[in-house]
Amino acid sequence: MSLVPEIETHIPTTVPTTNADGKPVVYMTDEQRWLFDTKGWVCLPALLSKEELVPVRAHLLKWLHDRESLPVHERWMMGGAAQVLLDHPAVVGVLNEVLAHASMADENAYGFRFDGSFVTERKLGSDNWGPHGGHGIFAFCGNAHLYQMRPGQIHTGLTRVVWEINEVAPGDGGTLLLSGSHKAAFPRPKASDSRDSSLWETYACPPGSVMIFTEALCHSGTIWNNPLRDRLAVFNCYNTIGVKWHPGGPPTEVIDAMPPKRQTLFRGVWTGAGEGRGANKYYDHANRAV
Ligand SMILES: O=C(O)CCC(=O)C(=O)O
Repeated sequence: MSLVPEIETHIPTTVPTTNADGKPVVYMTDEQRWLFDTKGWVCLPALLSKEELVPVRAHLLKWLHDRESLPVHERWMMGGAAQVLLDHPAVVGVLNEVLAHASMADENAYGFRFDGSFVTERKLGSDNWGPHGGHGIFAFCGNAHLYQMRPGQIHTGLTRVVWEINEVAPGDGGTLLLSGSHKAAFPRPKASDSRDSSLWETYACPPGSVMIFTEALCHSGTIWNNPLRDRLAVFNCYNTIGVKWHPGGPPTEVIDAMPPKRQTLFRGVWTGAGEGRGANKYYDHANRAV
């Protein structure tokens, strides 16, 4: 018997079953699902092999250091070879479950939307300390940094998918997470003003891993400590169909070069409930988020 109540307000999303490259969507294990709900984040290790990462890394470095050399239809951080990060089958599995709006999803359209992105190349000693967020369970919709749940189902609002392109070893300086703070009823303890407090959790992972967290959770960047390799990481953000937090989106030429299902990540910010073009299940130039 399903734990989800019969009174329908938000049914779980079961489509699309494949990503834009035709690869079957991969869902979290029960353990990953439990961890994600309880802590507010989960790490999925080694989703891309070293070989698969070669063109992705090359694209990101060009974007960071020699942008003009990219053809116009690839000139965006998640364009060209990096676009596979946007809807990797395991990322779609998580987002189908924690973010998608079921009535706006079908085999040709994702039930969630791309919201914003940045890429960082963090060198030895570079710092991004600045705890923010938390208590998202008490937030209303306009805040977007919200977290909702009922037995057997969660909704994470604005959701961050961090791709670690290089290995992150213990002590290197991956994102710091105040586990459970998305549901916290009390202010975060004073001890968490120190990044060395054991209240902060983090992760270690091989190259090509993702760490996904709800932006309802208190989190922070920190110092990168590894002298042998930079932290090369992509911070993609997703939202539900009718909500957008970050301004802007990729150039039209970049979206035009993507397969149609991936293009639906960039559709306009509305939902609708009608037939055909009355429901926001399609992308075209007139229905593009800006
Ligand atoms: O720099 C980091 O590791 C975390 C970035 C961050 O704070 C965010 O994604 O909101």
